[in-house]
Amino acid sequence: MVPLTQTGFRLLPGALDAEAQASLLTEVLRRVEVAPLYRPMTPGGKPMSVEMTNFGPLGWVTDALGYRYQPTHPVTGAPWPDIPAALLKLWDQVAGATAPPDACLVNLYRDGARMGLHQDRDEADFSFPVLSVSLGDTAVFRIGGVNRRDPTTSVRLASGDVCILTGDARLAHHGIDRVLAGSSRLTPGGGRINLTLRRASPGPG
Ligand code: MD6
Ligand code: FE
Repeated sequence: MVPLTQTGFRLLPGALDAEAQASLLTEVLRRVEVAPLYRPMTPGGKPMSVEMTNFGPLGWVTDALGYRYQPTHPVTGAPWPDIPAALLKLWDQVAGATAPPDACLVNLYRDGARMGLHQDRDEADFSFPVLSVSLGDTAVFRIGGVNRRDPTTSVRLASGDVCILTGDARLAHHGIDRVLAGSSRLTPGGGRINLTLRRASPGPG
């Protein structure tokens, strides 16, 4: 374990209380009915272990063509559902950004799903932060530096925790090593849902 050197990594433990978590989950599940979770393929042709969908004008997708943001669900062809109001409000309150988010990626972790070390760098303007909300089972989050080989440290993300990558941590490598199955009873069927809010398109002005 090494100390975090990025000052731009912010963890807000328990930012959402139990009631806020339950009501956000309801809003998420309602939208997942119309924008179903699907298993994306990496550009290299391997299925990811997480299931994904998106909310908002733009959604992050990966397939044989690469990584990108697009306005429609790759399976249904329909526009993504709107971003839940509670998430827009959270962004307003804690992100310190000058424009609202236009993309909310939804990741569902079940059955040993994990996410390899990556950078979030498909957005137009890295001066906007990325804000994530965790619901359900606790995850072991790993975060390092801008260089892939920089030392990393582990942080647990529990249900209701909010994590923000901004400033010198905006392009830090990070990933999910594992999810502690059964650590929460929030999600029906178990597992973990992570909601990541971004500004994908250039900000106004
Ligand atoms: C996850 N999170 O928590 C994956 N990205 O399941 C991310 O990839 C992430 O938590 C950017 C900012 C915060 C994050
Ligand atoms: Fe990420």
